[in-house]
Amino acid sequence: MTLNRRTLTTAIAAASLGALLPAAALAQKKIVLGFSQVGAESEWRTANTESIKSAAKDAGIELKFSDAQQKQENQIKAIRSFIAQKVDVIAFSPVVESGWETVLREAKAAKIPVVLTDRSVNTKDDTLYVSFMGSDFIEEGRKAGRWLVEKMKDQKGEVNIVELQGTVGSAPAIDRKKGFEEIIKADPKFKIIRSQTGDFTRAKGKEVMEAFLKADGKKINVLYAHNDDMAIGAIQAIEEAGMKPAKDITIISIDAVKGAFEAMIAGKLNVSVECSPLLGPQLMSAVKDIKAGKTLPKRIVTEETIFPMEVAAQEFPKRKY
Ligand code: GZL
Repeated sequence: MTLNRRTLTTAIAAASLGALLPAAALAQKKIVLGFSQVGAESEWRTANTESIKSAAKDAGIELKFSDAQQKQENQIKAIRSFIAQKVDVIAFSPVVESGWETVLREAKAAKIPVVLTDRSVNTKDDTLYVSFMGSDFIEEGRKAGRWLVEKMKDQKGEVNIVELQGTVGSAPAIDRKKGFEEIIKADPKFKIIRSQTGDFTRAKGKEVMEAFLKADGKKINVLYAHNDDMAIGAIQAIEEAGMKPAKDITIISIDAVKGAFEAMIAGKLNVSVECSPLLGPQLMSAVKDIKAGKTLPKRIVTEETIFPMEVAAQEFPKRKY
């Protein structure tokens, strides 16, 4: 059968259009990111969620967002749902360090790259995730410890510390404790006389501080809180016990959220170590790099500082979270 010129031209045009279409269609196809968030337990988390949502919008990335209400099983369910939906990339902030290998192997088998943000996981197989971006929590604990050692350098007697830990088993709780103790162990006058989780929330922080005050009241010289929300809850408990926060009890905290600056300006919190939640833009650029076939560093560390109450008023207007 011979093709006449017209049929041949039409056939070539159709073929080239067809060849072009998938490319054109692909160019329009949005990257789809599945993100499993810890919950909404603190001011830090709210700012982190806002950063991720607004950065996805700015980057033109379709975001499937799930809030796990601080439950690991909800995060695992969400990751499985992202796999079933065949998203392009999965990212999450693991509520605790352990128990992720099975679901991460499922993502790997489905050839869906995973990015860890904010908190990391305990795994021997680091091929289960492409990159971990977030703060160095051990260094945050060291910064808190160094500030206290400096503050108490002329203190002769014992310095009794109570500690409000973050969520049990979470990377920030484990590492902030580790870093703080690494620094204060150099001087035996520093004693952690009570340590308990306040689960990173204001309510639990207040409740546990009430118990500390009931047990040790006037003996307490310092409160070390793993985040500002628990410190703010504890400040309420200290005031209700008729004591002066930041004066009768020195208070050290971490995150440097707005609530912490307000407490420092009010003279109720001595210092907050910065832990930036603004990971959204970095995450979206990593997602685009992954889709473009680029390699990412295994570890991306967020640069941070420390804010004593003396600088709070001048720094507050510049804060972005
Ligand atoms: C730290 C983050 C912690 C914050 C808390 O990166 O995981 O979780 O310090 C938050 O405020 O709840």
